[in-house]
Amino acid sequence: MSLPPRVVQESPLCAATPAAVLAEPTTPTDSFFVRNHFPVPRVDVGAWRFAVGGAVARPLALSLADLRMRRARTVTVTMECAGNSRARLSPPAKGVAWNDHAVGTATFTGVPLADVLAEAGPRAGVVEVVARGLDRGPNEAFERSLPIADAMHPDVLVATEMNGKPLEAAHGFPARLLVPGWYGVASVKWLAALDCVTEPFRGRFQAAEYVYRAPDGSVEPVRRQRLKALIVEPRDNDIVSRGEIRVRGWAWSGSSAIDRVEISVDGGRRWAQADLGPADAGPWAWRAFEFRWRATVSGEQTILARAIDEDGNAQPTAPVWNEQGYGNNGAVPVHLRVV
Ligand SMILES: Nc1nc2c(c(=O)[nH]1)N[C@H]1C(S)=C(S)[C@@H](COP(=O)(O)O)O[C@H]1N2
Ligand SMILES: [Mo]
Repeated sequence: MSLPPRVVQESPLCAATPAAVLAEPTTPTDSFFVRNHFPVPRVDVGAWRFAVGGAVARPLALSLADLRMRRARTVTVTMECAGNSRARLSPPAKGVAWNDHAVGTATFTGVPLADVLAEAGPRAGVVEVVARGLDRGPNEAFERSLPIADAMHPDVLVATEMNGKPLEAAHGFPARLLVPGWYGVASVKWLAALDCVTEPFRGRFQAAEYVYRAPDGSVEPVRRQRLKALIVEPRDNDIVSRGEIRVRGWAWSGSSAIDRVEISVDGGRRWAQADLGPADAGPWAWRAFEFRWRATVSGEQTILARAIDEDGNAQPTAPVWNEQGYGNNGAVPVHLRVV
């Protein structure tokens, strides 16, 4: 199915994956949500180089052809924006009013960042890498750092392909960082440079935005995607007939494997276990769940799903509020009229 993403903000473009497309295990590229902070940069790919520098022994400047020559790896990744489900928060949190569909799953292909870093040779004392995008506003470019230990994970890529094709302009052509399991903000698009640094980076998108701000004023950057389940069938506000109703969706987490998903058909009072689909798309892809619900009573009903991970953490059923509305993994209700 090919439907354009649903525009939430015109400029810079923010657009959510269409509900109908979320029923599919992988999200087609032209339907995949888009989250831009600045206009899409124009890139002259012939002149473009990915510069690896800072505190390294051997600075690099890699062309797209240089990247394509290197050993490639492909991973299937569920990417969610940290602001996903912000529109559910009350009182409202400032920021783009995403519904629950700033999420998608795609395969990404590229060079492991660890290989590039090994070539460049980070010096002793490097604590983070700072990825710099080509897009910029009046005061700054889009820049975000990653601790060096996380940057060395073999599944972190300098990705040049999405779903088997060169990256589209909206998704970071010619190359983006791809940090599986982390909220989308870590996966810096339109890469210009990667700098190894010996002091923690304090840029706008690291220290002022994409942070959890505690009531005492302390801030912590958003990192891994929180445990979450999303029902994709039936859809919110559907009218369904009494009898057996198939409830299905996806569950994911950036920190631990999904152990089980539970469904409530009475607004969260009682929970029953759903069946989990195979984990064959790998540890970074959402996992299918399915539940057969025998609906016997007519009227308005609310169904919920919550995921539980292998460490025993359960997804909260209530929304999770913070000042900028990040990481809301409260259970997403689906309202139905049973007739
Ligand atoms: N250079 C750059 N990289 C970026 C962004 C951006 O605005 N500029 N947005 C980030 C955020 S917040 C998210 S959620 C993801 C979204 O990736 P997508 O637009 O390919 O879905 O890109 C991240 N990388
Ligand atoms: Mo995001």
